[in-house]
Amino acid sequence: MAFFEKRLSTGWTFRDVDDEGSDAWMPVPSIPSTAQQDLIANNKLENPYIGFNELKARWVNEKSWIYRHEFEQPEIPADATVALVFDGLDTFASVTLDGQKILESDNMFMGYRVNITDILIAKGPHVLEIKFDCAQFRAREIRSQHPDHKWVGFNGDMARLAVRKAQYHWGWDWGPVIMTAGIWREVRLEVYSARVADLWPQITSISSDHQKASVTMIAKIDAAGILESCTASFRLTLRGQELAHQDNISVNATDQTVQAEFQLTNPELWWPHGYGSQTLYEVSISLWSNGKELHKKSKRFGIRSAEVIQQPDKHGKSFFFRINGVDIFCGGSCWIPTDSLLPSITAERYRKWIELMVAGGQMMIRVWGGGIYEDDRFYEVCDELGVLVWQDFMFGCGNYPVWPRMRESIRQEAIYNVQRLRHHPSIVIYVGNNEDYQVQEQAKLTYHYDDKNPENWLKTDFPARYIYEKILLEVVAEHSPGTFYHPGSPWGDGKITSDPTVGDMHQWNVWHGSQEKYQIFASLGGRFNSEFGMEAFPHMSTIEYFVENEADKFPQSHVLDFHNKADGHERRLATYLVENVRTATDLETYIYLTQVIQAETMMFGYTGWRRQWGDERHCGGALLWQLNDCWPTISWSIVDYFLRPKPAYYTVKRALKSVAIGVRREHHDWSVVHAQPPTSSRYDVWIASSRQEVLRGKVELRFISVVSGEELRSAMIFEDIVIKPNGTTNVLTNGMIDHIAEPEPHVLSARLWVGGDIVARDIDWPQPFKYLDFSDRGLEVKPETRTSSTGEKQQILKISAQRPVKCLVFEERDNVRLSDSAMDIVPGDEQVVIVTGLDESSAPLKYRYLGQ
Ligand code: BMA
Repeated sequence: MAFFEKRLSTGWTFRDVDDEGSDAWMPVPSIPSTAQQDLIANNKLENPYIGFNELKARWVNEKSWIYRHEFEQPEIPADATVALVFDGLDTFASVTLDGQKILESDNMFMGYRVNITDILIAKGPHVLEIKFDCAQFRAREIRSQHPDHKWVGFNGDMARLAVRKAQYHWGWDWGPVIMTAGIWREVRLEVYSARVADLWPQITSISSDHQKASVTMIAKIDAAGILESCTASFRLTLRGQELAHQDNISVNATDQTVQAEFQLTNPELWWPHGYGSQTLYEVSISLWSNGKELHKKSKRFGIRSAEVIQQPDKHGKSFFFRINGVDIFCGGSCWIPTDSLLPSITAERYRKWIELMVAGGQMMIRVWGGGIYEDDRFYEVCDELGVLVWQDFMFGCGNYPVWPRMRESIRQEAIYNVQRLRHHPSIVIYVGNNEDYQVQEQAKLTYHYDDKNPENWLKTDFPARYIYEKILLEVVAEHSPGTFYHPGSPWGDGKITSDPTVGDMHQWNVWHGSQEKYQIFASLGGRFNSEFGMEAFPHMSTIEYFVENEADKFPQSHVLDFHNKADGHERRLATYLVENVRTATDLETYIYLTQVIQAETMMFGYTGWRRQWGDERHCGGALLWQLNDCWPTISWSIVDYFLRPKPAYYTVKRALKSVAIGVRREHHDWSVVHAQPPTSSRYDVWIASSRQEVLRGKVELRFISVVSGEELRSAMIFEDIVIKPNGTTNVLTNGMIDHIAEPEPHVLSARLWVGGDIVARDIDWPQPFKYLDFSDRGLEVKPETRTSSTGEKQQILKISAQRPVKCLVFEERDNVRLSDSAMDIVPGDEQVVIVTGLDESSAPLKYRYLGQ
């Protein structure tokens, strides 16, 4: 018979396990879901994202739930198998069918398949019940059974380490404690006599000139009694056109696989955006028996090579990505699950996030280890739009236990997910965990790098080394050979995780740690900065969503503090504000000021590290903490829960432009010299290019008084600069500002022309901003309407100023896109912002700038 499947997405009811009353069962709108979403739908729970409602939702975390579904007998031909397939159960699930236990599961990250043929011999209707035990209690119970383990780490209740459930559900320093339970991914009924269980287009080789590739299509077949009669045919297509096919291949009875090899000459390569096209080939397999097609499956994949280059150099040992032979500076972001209620994330929302990254010039996204192995749709969009994925395994900020059952569960989880993800060209690295080696260091757990005997690791108080340096390494080597594996983030050859000479690094000495001035961020980086961040308030409309009372709309209100889960956030926000800007008490200004600080922090980090790329790949990439939020909150995100960009999104975008200019004076630490001004400052001007060809450009550097807007000395012009491809070109090093001769505070304004067009700007400011007089800037924003080449109505904002303007930020509106924002404006340099999606009748966008 031909393969048949039916999603069991409707017709479910659920109840609290303890509530046995006759009216306890409530309808479930649709599966996948969580108990929280279903309670909200039944008016039993208020939206936990508003006000203090998170607290009112805590009782849900302490409950167990039963989900129930009745289905009619499907048509079952004589030789057929019937299976129930669960793509994800959150988390301690015990499943019965007609009262018989068919599955017991305790790992949210796994999919399960249960053969129910024998049970379905009895006539229907059949009753499927899934009981979800309270994960919070179960975690504590397991923890208490293992008193010898050292339950240490950061964020959330450490009992979480005992359970294979998204770790951020226990609360994080940006997320609420929402312990979901439920059928969080699809469940379906399958009836078949044979099926393709897995299809893997494995790129077995790519020649060094990328002119030839071989792809082996490997399929796993599940055909119980009829395996011998089965044959398979493969079809390889590109944009719907068949390139090749192979028919009539018999299935290997020993391992139940079938495979075919395809040779491609001059393959169209898959590239990250900005470097080439995102070509996706498609392979499909059809499974036949006695002239009938029984099942068909297809997958899209890309042809590309991906390497992490770690070679000794003058800075230590490099750490950067080379895709199709091209070195790529990976500027981008870390990603957390984009909702605490995971099933509420639609495909469209995933797409919007990744589109935003691409529009922001970001190359890489890091799926962080305290969340989930993302939905297929997430990786599909990354493939389509050309965003590289750094994939952590799901371990974060803790000392994980590894008793035998746990080890087995982790191995199965890793195999399941690597097999699910391995065809995605976007995934270029797998990483063992997030910050678990930092926990090992801070808690002084045993780690002797030179001891290479895994059995010994299990006997130490840091047994999780066995997970990162054995289990996961083996799983990646076997199931996705050729994808680079790195034991942890951060990690570098067993050296201390803060070692800047090797591996990747989380640089938290701005904000956390020693709370350095962000102006020196560039000097604090390592070989690849996979985390660093600065908090900022979200957009006002996002705050309005969760702050219900007008009286609470002030910066330090109780509810605003409640929506900021970071330890010591009041002090740290205040520190960076008082050091740099004149602080404010009205909410709108305060929001803006925190956003300016975040934007500046990101600018200092990204521009500096990108410059270092040109110096023997000193810095291979920078992934800011964090792109997104899982609820409306105050966090390090540069785009808030509702996809509203904060100003930092735009400063990062400018720093990552394919050709960017940088101008920076040396840091003068005003606070340690009691605010004495410097007598002189050195400064540098450089160009960063990720283009593959040599460009020629012209640079102009102006010295403009912040007070008067006058040029203090004549501009410097650098003609006919040869811009190095994929690197950094120093235009001027050790320029000198003599503050005695020119005491007026002034900006250094640099512009770069390539082929007659201004392609990049950068402006360096005297620090800190709080000493500057920003009165009367003479700013003009003139709107004009035009129709774009694609027929879209756009508004053009023409912006000019008589005196330097710092961080001009336009209001964000939903479905309105801005080409730029968070800009600095200087006299004599009109700038243009393109606004798309704003209809003519709407009010003009509001804006503000520093000192307004
Ligand atoms: C990092 C992350 C997260 C955390 C963030 C901010 O180290 O890995 O655990 O949310 O810092 O503190």
